[in-house]
Amino acid sequence: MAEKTKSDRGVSRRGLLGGSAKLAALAGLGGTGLGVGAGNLLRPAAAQQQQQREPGRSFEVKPGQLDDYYVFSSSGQTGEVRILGLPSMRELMRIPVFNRDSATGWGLTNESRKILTEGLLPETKAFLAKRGGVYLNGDAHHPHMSFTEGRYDGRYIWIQDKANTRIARVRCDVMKCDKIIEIPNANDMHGMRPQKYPKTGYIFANGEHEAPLPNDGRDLENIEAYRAIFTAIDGEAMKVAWQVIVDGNLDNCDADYQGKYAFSTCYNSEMGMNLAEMTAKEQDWAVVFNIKRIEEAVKAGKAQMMNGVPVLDGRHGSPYTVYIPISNGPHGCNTAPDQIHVAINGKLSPTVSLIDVRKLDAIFEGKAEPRSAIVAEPELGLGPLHTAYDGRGNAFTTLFIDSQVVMWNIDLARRAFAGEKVDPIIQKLDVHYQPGHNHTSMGETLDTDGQWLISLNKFSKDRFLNVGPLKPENDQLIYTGDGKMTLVHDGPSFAEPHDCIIVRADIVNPKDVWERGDPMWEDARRQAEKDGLKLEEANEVIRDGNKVRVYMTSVAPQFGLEKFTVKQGDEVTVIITNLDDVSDLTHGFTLSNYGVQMEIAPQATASVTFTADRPGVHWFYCVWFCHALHMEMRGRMLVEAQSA
Ligand code: CUK
Ligand code: CUA
Repeated sequence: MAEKTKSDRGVSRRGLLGGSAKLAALAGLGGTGLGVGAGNLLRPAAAQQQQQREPGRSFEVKPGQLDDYYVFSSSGQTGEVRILGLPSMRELMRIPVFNRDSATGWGLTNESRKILTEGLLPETKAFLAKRGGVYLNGDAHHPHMSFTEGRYDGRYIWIQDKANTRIARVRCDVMKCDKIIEIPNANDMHGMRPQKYPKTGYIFANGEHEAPLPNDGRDLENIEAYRAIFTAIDGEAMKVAWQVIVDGNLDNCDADYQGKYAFSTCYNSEMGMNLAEMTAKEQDWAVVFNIKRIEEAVKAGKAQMMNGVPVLDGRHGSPYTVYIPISNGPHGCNTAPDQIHVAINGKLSPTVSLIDVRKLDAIFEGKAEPRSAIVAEPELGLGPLHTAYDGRGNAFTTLFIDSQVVMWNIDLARRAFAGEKVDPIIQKLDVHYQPGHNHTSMGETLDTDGQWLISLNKFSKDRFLNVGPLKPENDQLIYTGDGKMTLVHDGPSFAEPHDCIIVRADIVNPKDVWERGDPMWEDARRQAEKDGLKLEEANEVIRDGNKVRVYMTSVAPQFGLEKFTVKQGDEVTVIITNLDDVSDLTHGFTLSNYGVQMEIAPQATASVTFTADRPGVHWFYCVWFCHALHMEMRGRMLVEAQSA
């Protein structure tokens, strides 16, 4: 049961993918050759009984043992956030955000629909009015945690929606989304990173696609007037703080460790509308945003108000931005934990360009050329997309076309750029296949620990049992704690994690049960008060014209009401408060043949509103297997037929 190493699969795959001969020659480098996975699986039974997880490169987490890290992963076009444990790579939870979810009722419950709708622009609300009121899709690429002074602080995760131009926030105390806002003026939020210093602070987000401003149908083919926009959102208030108009299309972004600058990769300097036009020039940019200057200009009233947001013009020649020339089509943008370097990943160029943030002040003061910020530009291989760091001076860059991760040294790259005859490349490791983002443990923080690297691969092809034409992605775990890369685990995942973060377990401390005063169901609490009731005690039906509010509690294995009666055509709101306060004792409420289902976690309240337009007997039942008498946890909704 030998593990396949790069050397016994490299050649044919590379042939298929059309890699260069030069890189094929490198295929012998860095193969694992250690049989790591097999070795762990074959450990004798006695060793299997140890309770302590062995440190080091074993990815095995034995039954009953806990993982060392949380992985917060995006899910791309699925629109949710996923939580995995690392190193086991077990999927622990899914947090619905931009998607609809059957189990939790996300998109059905009043609480989730409020979050999904309250932050939408008025014109979007009008647009969705005929479409069920909420978007049904999202495209979530970049999940990132809140920072305090360059370190994760465990408060929130933010994630963007490229498909419908939104930014969402997840509360890490309950692991639920609590706010979603739509960003005006900009289009298709793509790159997104929180401010690292002094704290988050701002969420920086790139509106990728350019469009007319305002985009109201007047100016369809006046391409000169199309604009792309960079946005800073106040992550606490979940409100847009300011926006900056740029040249080109913004792709990915990151922030520095000083609180002075934010960075975006920027392609299509041509402002082309098709592939040929967009790739005509040899050069694009990295855009640097001067946060202090932007804040001062906004304060001084120099911004134009557009849709209630101050917007500055940050195109070429403005004091707010610097455009650093980069070869055509850069993609990833990653700040190193050395607090100095920012990698701009070449994508169409085999290079990564390293910005030294200490060079930026002089450029903004007009004392140096933009290119003087580039202090290294190693040629790494084909299709560099994203870079991660080990905190020991080394970087890991994904090579999409080569299907490899390349480990290289920042200092050697700088020396080579300065003319020394040194090779910054330390190792190339095959990954399977076509990697996009990669991420190291704690790698975007000052606590980068150099232990683990995840490569999020877009293709899995032959790595798993065939499940039909749609294949999973492959999230591969690589051990880096001994100064080299060793592939230890293949993790299939559903479409399509673009990015993830790896957070030390002690930083994340979610609650076991909800607190009764939680703002999540504030509306239900207020309504109960108006109805003269307390959610914790109410098992009542309140009729208010043709609106009916059904309050009930749940305690395993019973709902507080065994039946309730409404009239055909009534607007019914069912409000359930779970009085169980035992860890893990979640109930569900499913109303048969009404398309209604929701989660009620311990001590939570959840509610759902529907029109009772189907007469007859409709059973409601608990959908989480909560008790030996779970099947008996049910009741009836009796809908009296109204003669027409
Ligand atoms: S992007 Cu997907 S591989 Cu949206 Cu961060 Cu680079
Ligand atoms: Cu309550 Cu099953």
